Amino acid sequence: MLSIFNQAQRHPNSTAILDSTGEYSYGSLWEKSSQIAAYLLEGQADLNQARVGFMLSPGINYVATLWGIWKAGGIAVPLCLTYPLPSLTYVIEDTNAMLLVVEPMYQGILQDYALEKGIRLLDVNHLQQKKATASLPQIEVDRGALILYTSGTTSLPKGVLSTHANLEAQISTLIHAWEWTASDHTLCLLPLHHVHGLVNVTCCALWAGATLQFLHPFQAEEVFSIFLDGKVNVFMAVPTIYFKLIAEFDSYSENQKKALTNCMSPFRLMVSGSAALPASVMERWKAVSGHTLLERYGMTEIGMAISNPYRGERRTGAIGTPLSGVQVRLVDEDYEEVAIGTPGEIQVKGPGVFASYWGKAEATQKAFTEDGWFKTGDIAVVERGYYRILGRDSIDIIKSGGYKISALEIEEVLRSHALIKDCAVIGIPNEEWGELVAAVLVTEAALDLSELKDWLKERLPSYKSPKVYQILADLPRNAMGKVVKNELKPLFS
Ligand code: MCA
Ligand code: AMP
Repeated sequence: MLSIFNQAQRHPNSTAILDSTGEYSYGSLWEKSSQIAAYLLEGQADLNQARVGFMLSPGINYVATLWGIWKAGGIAVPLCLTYPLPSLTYVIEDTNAMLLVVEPMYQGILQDYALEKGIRLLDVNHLQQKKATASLPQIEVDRGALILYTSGTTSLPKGVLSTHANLEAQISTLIHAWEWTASDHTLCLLPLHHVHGLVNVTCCALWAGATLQFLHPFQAEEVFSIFLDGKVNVFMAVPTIYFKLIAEFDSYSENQKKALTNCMSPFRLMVSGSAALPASVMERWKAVSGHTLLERYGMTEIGMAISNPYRGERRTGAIGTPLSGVQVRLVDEDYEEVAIGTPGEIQVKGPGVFASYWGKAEATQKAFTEDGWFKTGDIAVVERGYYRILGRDSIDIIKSGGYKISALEIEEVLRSHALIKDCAVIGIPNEEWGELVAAVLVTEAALDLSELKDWLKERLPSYKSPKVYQILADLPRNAMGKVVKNELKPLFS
């Protein structure tokens, strides 16, 4: 049996999930997921790593479907809830998912497409209406478990395939490092098509037998009102969310502030990650909650690799030391390890490192050194024993709101607009979002930016859409004809 199911089996009466529809025990999660597995199997003995896409709100149905896919022997492909149709179909076609599980509110967007392509579109509520039983296959941990999409230096996102063994390594590392237990109660408000929300929060809580409360969509006021219930003791978020919570806190009366600080100070743990945590946010959050945020570093391909300690000094601006079981080295351009204090690329090895980019053997091979180190593309330095991130080796990767965004993907979409002759997309520093997506356009004729925004809405999720624009007669290029993006940054200052 997969280790993530252990606590559920041991403590069927403990509360597993709290969501907007109610409270669910581990026993009922177990039953629901078995029922979903039986329906997905439809008489087959094993899904044999068939990809199953699912588009569900965070909550009991989400987790029961994830577990149901795993119990039936499938590979889970979580779909982003805010993707427009072209982004969804890209993922569905790339993984060749012939089974999709949705709830009614997401049925509309996929219905015609699924019909046209002969894909089975299953309503999650329907899956649970009738009792279904099936003998479930034995799942070996070296099977594929999950495909998450991540943007990189290629224009289209790549599917990161992790096996059950990879996930078990990622989860057990965090359970140990951050001392998760069955008495924990965490609030998940992060999207579930990324490692942060899915592995670090959801899977860790389930592995530990803890209570997992969902809030969707994120609303700062709601977060505080849940905190005031006094049950949550573990909280994880991206820096943008802490920024937004601080802004909400600042709008409260002195009495409300006091009550909130009092209810947050007994939390066991508050974590920040997915993007650099600004020192100003770290300091303000300490004043708001009494907590020194634990900042850690990870990536979709590797899970978490480096973390400030649960017990010990949490240093502002640093990401800490390698987690147990994760090998980390800093190297120069020739992949030689650099001396302490010299910046180098972070490379990682370990059982949590992903299996492959789905269907992309060449990209997978390029991502590793010949002796098996995964090349993160992040540049760091070790100072007084702790790693500190200095930046990335590519200007084309933007981190906004904790989301990794490829400038090239956005440029390709912009270039398909009839009035856009040329363009360049860059990230510009922003305290709230980390970076803001900015676009410089060369146009054929006058372009209405609000019409452009509407046009983009049908082609890109809103977090990838440029937030600021500049129009130029031409883009600055070097002798090789390559756009000099660094010269564009001052245009937005
Ligand atoms: C949305 N808006 C933005 C951005 N996103 N503006 C600037 N930059 C952005 N990135 C605008 C929208 O256009 C909209 O404006 C308004 O903000 C509200 O949009 P909405 O989508 O509703 O925003 P939100 O709900 O407030 O979302 C903010 C958020 C979200 C909660 C911080 O971005 C989020 O969930 N981020 C987490 C991403 C994450 O989990 N990353 C982990 C991947 P208007 O109303 O004018 O249209 S990294 C990972 O997994 C690795 C392994 C790791 O290390 O963790
Ligand atoms: P993703 O591919 O979406 O999983 O994002 C992974 C990337 O997020 C990493 O390669 C880093 O660039 C960035 N990242 C994650 N955690 C941190 C952190 N604590 N500080 C700075 N960057 C981070």
